[in-house]
Amino acid sequence: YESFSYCKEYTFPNNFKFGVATAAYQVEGAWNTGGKGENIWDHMTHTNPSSILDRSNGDIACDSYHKIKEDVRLLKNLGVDFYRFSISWSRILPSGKTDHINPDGIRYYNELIDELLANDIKPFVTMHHYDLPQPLQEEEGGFLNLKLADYFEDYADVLYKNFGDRVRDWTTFNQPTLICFLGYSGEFIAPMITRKDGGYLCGHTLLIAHAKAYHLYNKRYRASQKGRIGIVQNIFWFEPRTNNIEDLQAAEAANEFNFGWFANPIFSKEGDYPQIMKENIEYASKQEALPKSRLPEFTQEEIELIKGSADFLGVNHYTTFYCSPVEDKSIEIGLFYIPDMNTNCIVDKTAEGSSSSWLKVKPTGFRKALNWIKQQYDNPEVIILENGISDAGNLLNDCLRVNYYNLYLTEMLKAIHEDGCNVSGYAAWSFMDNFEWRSGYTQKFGLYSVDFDDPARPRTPKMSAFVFKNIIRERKINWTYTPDGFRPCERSKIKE
Ligand code: PNW
Repeated sequence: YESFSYCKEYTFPNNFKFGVATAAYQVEGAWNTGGKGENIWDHMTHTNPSSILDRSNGDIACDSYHKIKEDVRLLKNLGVDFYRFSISWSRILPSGKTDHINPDGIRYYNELIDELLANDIKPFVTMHHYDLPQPLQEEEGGFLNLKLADYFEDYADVLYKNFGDRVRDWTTFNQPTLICFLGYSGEFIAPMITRKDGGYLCGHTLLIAHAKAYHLYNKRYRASQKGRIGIVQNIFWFEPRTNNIEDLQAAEAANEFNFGWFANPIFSKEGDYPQIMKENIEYASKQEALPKSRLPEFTQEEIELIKGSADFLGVNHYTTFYCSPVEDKSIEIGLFYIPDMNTNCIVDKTAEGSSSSWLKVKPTGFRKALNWIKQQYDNPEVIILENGISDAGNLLNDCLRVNYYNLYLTEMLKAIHEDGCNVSGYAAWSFMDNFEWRSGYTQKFGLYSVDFDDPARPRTPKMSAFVFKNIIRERKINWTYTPDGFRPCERSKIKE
């Protein structure tokens, strides 16, 4: 009976960890300070400003590069256990390669890490979050080139060597599906290459790069540094549009093409790409009279190298899409349409929205996604590393976000307590408003508002910051909590 779990109040397990997340290019600024090299986002925003909705860029962004003390004070105040941030590859290695290690880059991240630890906050580091060094793109073809796996391994080595004595939580790539599908097969993010095989070539490189970084850690660092290495995968939940078998198959295909693409090779027992990807892409490639499948093949040795190459699964989740076969002409083509999966997935336009067209409030999809992961990969340890919602403007009484967090965290608690999903931590996206890629500064995901018109980039806590702080403190969802100075929120009508 529905209202049973509606009323039930779950608490967060004792060892459950909370954090907030950002990424280097979205917050740091200081794009050419202290010897940092150019990356693909610097390059794209400078050479093609109209690629960004408001023609902005991350030159200054939140200026976090200059605000270590101030930002860590805010994190301390929130009461988080960890801070998820990413390291800018070009700040450490300006050319992308180890010919020159930039001392100012090492200094900057050392200071950030030390300030976090001095405040009892664990650094949770992403090695790569979309901002590839431009020379690796221009001179080497970026992730289309398998050699990038070796350059990434060298970069990871520099990171372990310099920061691994204090950083215990590492993830290699943020959202490989999006790096590859949106960056090398679609025109959504830098480097905006559109090659039909681009996404798959990129994916192949990233999987090998990830595995190399993992094994390097095992070989040289694990014994002394005692950390753990994961990868961060975005899981949109793909739901069938109806209960027809065709739609059920379409949704399953979408989950495999988007999540299984990277999770199956690493987390499944048999390894390698999902069967449905291998079959569909091979078939489509034959139809196009290509000599071989657009999806590259792993050798048995590579399959073994990649299989099991993670200590935990980092998961980002935002929303749910509804899928049906492409042949259903009554439905417009949605954003998450990959031709080879023969599936078209669209948002529920009637659902409560955000300022991002792809992001609707669909909390129950979160629980279903966590259950799908549990069932597909034998209940691996999952850490949620992004979850959140955007609005526009500088709204401080951000009830949309407060409701979103309350609803989504409630579903996550049910997945933990009722379904036995092995979720051990959760980071909100984002710590503060920041540069939202192609959308510039028009979509705000922050718990803190940032005034981008003021050179000092002052941060102001939104209502959601106080609510999140209270969740961490009380270790449960408190629907009636209203921080001082804010108007109470009308509780969302969406079923929890
Ligand atoms: C995440 N889409 O990615 C990223 O990891 C963050 O850097 C980003 O700020 C956050 O989501 C909010 O968008 C996404 O086009 C990128 O559907 C693109 C999409 C979704 C998520």
